[in-house]
Amino acid sequence: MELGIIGLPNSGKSTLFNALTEAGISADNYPFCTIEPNIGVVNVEDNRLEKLCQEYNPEDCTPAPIKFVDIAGLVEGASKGEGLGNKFLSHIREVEAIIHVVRFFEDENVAHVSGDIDPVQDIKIIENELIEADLETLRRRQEKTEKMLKTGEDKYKEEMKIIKKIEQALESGIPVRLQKLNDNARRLANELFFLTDKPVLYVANMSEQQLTELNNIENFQSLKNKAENEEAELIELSAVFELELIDLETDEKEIFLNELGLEEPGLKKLIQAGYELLDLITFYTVAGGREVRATPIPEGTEIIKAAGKIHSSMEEGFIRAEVVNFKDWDSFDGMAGARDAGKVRIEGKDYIVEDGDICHFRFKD
Ligand SMILES: Nc1nc2c(ncn2[C@@H]2O[C@H](COP(=O)(O)OP(=O)(O)OP(=O)(O)O)[C@@H](O)[C@H]2O)c(=O)[nH]1
Ligand SMILES: [Mg+2]
Repeated sequence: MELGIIGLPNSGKSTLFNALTEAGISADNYPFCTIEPNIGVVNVEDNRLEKLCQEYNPEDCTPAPIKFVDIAGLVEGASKGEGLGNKFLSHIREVEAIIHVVRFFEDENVAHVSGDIDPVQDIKIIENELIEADLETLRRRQEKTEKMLKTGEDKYKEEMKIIKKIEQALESGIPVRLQKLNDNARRLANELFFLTDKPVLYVANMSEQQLTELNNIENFQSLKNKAENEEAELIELSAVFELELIDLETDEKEIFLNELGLEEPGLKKLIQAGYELLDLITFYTVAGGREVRATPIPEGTEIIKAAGKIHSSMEEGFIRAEVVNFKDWDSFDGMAGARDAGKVRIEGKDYIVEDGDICHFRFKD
């Protein structure tokens, strides 16, 4: 489950990635310094997990991991193979959701590919490339569907209509994720893995100064409107500042944050928003005094599959599970209280796991 960090060259993607993963990969001042995607794993903070770990005091308290992929800068013409075009696009295809970094900071020493800083326009450049790539995908499908039309089957006629509709919308600049699709169109879109169908959140990469004067930055207000129209999250932060914060002691951190009028690091918000963007839920497992673990799964996952996320033998030998939701565990003061209140259930393999379930699997080894 990966989030891809995309944006124009020199928008600060690798700086943000470094801050996120504390990895020491290069963030040099020249376009295309990131060529292979860099993948970093980040732990998601979780109050419920913290409470469980306080109670059970395990050797390991393991948070849900999400992966961030630092993708090289995309330029105009990428869909035609400009820059490192196709390679970037294929990296974007592999991620589940997109963090779109857009540059607000001004620095004459750091080149801006299109000259001026115009965030909404900068986003458009990239979006257009993704749209072009999707149109290409659609054309390839259309060729196939055209051949199948000869069979005379209605479903191909219907599919042709859907293709035309998506094509028209894309051509007028509407990403697939913002198109209204009926069930059949949605099915086709899922099958084709459109790049513009992936959920997006925007990161405005600003100077510290800019962060303190958001209301006066016209460009920021335009981006805010765009994000609101798309119902997309917008997070403003300074990637350089976030990177600097990492090495500071807690009290120093607070002083720095206070100076900018911030309550918490932007990264914290970003990681949380990223987790939400992936549309995952979390379940918990408690393994004696050894480990309490938070595990992310897609909504609608059967418990036998969830068990497989912990260990394949738990899926293969699955017998049943004891399940209590964190809410009940919490309000009845732990396992014993929840059990007395009849909140601990025995569930079979088809049970659909809910967010916050604490699961204890019984399985044959
Ligand atoms: N002044 C200033 N410089 C920044 C900021 N964020 C990033 N930079 C600098 O901009 C340059 C490019 O940053 P990167 O993070 O490598 O940019 P990128 O988006 O990964 O670039 P590509 O991988 O080439 O697409 C580096 O020299 C960074 O230090 C910022 O908020 N302010
Ligand atoms: Mg980079």
